[in-house]
Amino acid sequence: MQGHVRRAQRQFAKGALMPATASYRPADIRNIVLVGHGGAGKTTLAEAMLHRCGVITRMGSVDDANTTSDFEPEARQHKHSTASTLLFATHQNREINLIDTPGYPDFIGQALAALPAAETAVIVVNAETGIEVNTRRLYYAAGEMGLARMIVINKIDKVKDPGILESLVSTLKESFGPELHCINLPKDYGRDVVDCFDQDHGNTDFGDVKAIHQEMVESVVEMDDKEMEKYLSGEQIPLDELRECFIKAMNAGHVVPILFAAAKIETGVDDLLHILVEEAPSPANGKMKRLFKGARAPVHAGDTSAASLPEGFEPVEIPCDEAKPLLAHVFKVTTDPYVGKLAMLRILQGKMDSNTQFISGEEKKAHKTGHVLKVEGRDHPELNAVAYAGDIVALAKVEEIHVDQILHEPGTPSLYKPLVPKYPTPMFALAIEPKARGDEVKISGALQKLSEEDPTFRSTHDPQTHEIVIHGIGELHLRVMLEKMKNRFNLEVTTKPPKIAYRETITAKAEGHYRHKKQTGGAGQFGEVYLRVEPLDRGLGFEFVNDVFGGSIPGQYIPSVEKGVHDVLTNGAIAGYPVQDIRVIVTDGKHHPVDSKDIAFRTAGKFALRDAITKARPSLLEPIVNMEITVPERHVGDITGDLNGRRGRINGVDTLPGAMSLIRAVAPLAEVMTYNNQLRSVTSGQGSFIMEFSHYDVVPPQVQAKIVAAYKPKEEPE
Ligand SMILES: Nc1nc2c(ncn2[C@@H]2O[C@H](COP(=O)(O)OP(=O)(O)OP(=O)(O)O)[C@@H](O)[C@H]2O)c(=O)[nH]1
Ligand SMILES: [Mg+2]
Repeated sequence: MQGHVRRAQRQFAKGALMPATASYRPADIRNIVLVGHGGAGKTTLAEAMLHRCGVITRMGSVDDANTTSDFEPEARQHKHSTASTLLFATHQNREINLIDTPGYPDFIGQALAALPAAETAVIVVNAETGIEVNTRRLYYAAGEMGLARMIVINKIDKVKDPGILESLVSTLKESFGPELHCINLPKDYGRDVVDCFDQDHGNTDFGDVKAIHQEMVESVVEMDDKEMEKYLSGEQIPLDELRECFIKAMNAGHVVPILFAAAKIETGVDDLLHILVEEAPSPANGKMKRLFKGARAPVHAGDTSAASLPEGFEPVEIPCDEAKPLLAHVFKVTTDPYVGKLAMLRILQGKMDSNTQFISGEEKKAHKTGHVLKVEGRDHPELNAVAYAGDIVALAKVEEIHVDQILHEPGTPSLYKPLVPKYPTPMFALAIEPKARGDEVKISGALQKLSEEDPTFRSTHDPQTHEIVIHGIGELHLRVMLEKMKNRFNLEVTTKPPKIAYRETITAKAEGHYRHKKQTGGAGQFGEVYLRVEPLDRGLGFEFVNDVFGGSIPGQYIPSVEKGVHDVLTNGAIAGYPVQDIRVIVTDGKHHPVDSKDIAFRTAGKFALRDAITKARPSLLEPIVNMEITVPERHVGDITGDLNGRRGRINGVDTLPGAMSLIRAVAPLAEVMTYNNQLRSVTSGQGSFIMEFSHYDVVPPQVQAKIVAAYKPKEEPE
């Protein structure tokens, strides 16, 4: 219990935090990520856990905007989490590293990005609302990343009828499978819980402890023949052996325990902490983390089967061995106005202290850690001790460290890239403009920092309109990112309605020609290009073929022609959008011994291609999105009718437990850009949806005609 006292003292000395001095070995660390839908109570649960562990002397609340984890100004203002936050505590002499993540679908990137750091995902379900979009999504994403999973049904104090909790358990089992087993049960109407793992008796609000204990033991012993034999011969299985088996079963996804809690009144929190330290995997006995040898970029979960991995990529399991050379995964970076860039690492192998030298990713230069930090919400106490494999720590002021790099020791090659979750493609875009003149450079710097913090946030520069465009998951996501830009960097922007990222393509073969000839005073410019264009299959992009014979265009000018071609590919030929799925074959041309220049052939290449494209039955492509919409059954007709009116196509309707339906549809992004509002009005706020980029498809002719008519090219042919 010494650990508790120490942490409490740290808290009392707020402002001048005492360093964390204890090291924990791999077997004594638990890395837990809290995930689930928005408002399920993750932040409150994290706060309750910190309180029970003695880290804080009083529990803060989300509504009073004073929790340890929702410390960022945006989270406080919105009264829900807007980024993942790191916390740590000790319980029964084990260290618990907790990552609290935001649950609203707009912030899914933050929640997903935290998964690689942990062994166990605790999926928090709101007892009142049951399974929601992000419950399902993060349950599967955690499984795909190989994490052990646990479900906590929270807010049981708000459910007066125990029958509702009992039916939620059935719904969860129906939805996620028979691997789900209760490991405790509620008692005294949400004021207490009864453990069903360590014991097989007790009074509960529903369910029989003995039967549930028995059911769980039976499914756990299936993991081990020896234990199975013992069990079948009627022998009592000692608790520690049962625990070992249980952890194996959790690692294999064979068992997913369900627990009950009411975080706000701290019901079930001690039991959860006990289960985490006793029955959840540590980095030492959890599933080994995988890295990819030979990969040039992080590998996304789901793309890891031997067949889909590019040749030469080799998955390698990294044992959590503190004696081996250092390997650490940078899973998150933030920019703090006071400490600068903060990189959060999961040490996979080896150890580090303040003198450790490391190289980040493929950089050449070695750095010294200087200070190894732990992270407790906004605070970063220094760890004046060795951090061992399995731990989660942070390094400050290291501009060279980037997200998803693997840190390694100097002298060891940079072989590895991490396994990361599959992130949705950001489909919501806004054009932004600085409020103050001259802020452009600062804004692009700030946007770059913010993009590194969030895998689903990007900014691009539209070459046609010279606008900065930001891309994210939804309106709320982008609003919060702009708030961050204001709060942290004091930069304000105005926004314009989102632009759709149309593409141009061709549907027929055609030929094009342009002769560029300019005589201004002295030396002139001359270049002439003949070329051909052919459509390529959707998604194949671009191919450039030099089919010039006999030096009609000398070899040295071919790259200039190609540059001209690229000018059109970027800026479009008919409506100002990038051109794709096209083969350009340069066939002939003419040059002049004196007047031919790079710029002349670039111009000729550009206008020859424009000429060809306009003759090749050009067509506009628009982004199509996959949608999954969850609504109460009674709204299915309204939703499908509305989508049909928006050029959408319904692919199927599944019945979900709890009188809910899941509608799978595809629709043009242009029609569902603000689906949030549409869904809210049709279902009075009871529906939720996710939307992901699927593919590009041809825009109907009447829509294309409007877009082309609205396009005013900036430069006219010379
Ligand atoms: N009655 C009751 N209220 C709770 C409980 N847990 C959380 N709440 C309340 O539910 C609301 C949402 O709680 P949060 O802890 O912010 O939920 P969250 O899962 O962190 O939400 P996001 O950050 O948006 O994902 C707050 O008003 C909490 O006070 C609980 O066990 N019982
Ligand atoms: Mg939260």
